[in-house]
Amino acid sequence: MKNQFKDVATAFQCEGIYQGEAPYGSGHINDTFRAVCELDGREVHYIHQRINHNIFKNVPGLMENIGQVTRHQRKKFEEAGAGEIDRRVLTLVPTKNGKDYYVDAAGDFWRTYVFIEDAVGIDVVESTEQAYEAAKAFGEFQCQLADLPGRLHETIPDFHHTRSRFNVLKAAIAADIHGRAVDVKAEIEFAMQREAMVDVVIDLMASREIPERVTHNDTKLNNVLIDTSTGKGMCVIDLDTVMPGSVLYDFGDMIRTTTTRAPEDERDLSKVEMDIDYFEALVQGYLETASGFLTPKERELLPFSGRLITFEIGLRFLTDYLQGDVYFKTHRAGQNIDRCRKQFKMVESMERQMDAMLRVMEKYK
Ligand code: ADP
Ligand code: GN1
Ligand code: MG
Repeated sequence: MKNQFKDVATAFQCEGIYQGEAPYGSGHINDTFRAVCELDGREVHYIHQRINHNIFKNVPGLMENIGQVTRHQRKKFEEAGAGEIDRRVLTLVPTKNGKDYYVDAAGDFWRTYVFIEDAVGIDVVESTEQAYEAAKAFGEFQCQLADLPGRLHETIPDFHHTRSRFNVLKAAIAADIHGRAVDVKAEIEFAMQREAMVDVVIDLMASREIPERVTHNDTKLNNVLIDTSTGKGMCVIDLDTVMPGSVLYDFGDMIRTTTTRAPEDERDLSKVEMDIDYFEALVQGYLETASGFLTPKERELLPFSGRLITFEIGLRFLTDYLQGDVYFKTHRAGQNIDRCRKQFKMVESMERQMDAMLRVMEKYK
């Protein structure tokens, strides 16, 4: 691995001499490493990522998206006269052949970013300020991409097609290849009882009552880097799923991940509740950057989006558990079913607090 990694690291136009690398971050999909290079006696850092090409079938298309998106963001920051632009948008490092990605001897795809110093992805929200900052950053990201020309590649077709996700779960239950369905009867029932929810947004998009926009589609809290000294939201990362979608997918995933102090796989469900103060901080931050383009219908459905996307991700964790943990990285047995249970508890908590969420929305009319 050591020498192989050196081949990867030195395929890119990094500054300085490559010293070594270590796994970095806590993403569920790609393999991420932070590499150290030495340049004139100081350290320069890079992020190298092995892109999961079992999941992303068209890596060249995906990288084309990321190139286009990051150039567009950079232009927007420049036009706005923003400071510290290199810390606010991802910078791809080209290979020595001038490409945005490298294919190694095993056929794996790699890309490299300039490492953004003094900023971190937070796995579990610590304060309402973080919720506010994250939502503001994701709203600004959507705003910047509103006039992106052309249509991006769909890097995962039907990614937020909740009906498809539901149908895949049903097929996994019917197949039950690991005999696990018997252990998760309550979760299956919870899912089946909520089938009606899965069509709401896709139907509104099909009838164009909700517009298609360029959205991030994976707006969990740790996909925005927070400045370690100021606490400000600095840079939206993890651009693999930036593609046509609905703002409701993005706001929904912010609610899922940023309104509870419990980790994604929390087993003590008594600790799992949607916290209305965090929800309010999200609404405040998001509307600061997104209110200019949201339609009344999108605005109306912001609270519902949390329930929908949390349910959808819960369906996906349940499906993966039944299929033998083949999609999301797991670090212990049962982690996917714990993740599912936590999501479903959040759905219930949001169902109970829907009136309170609507009252928050009234305040920001
Ligand atoms: P995944 O798709 O597996 O979630 P990410 O692209 O989100 O991968 O990267 C994983 C982690 O690596 C992030 O949560 C973040 O902590 C870190 N990271 C990614 N890109 C950068 C960067 N350019 N600078 C600093 N940290 C980064
Ligand atoms: C994955 O890559 P990462 O860890 O940021 C997943 C998301 C899920 C999330 C659940 C491409 O996101 O859709 O919401 O895990 N990404 C992909 O934590 O499937
Ligand atoms: Mg990520």
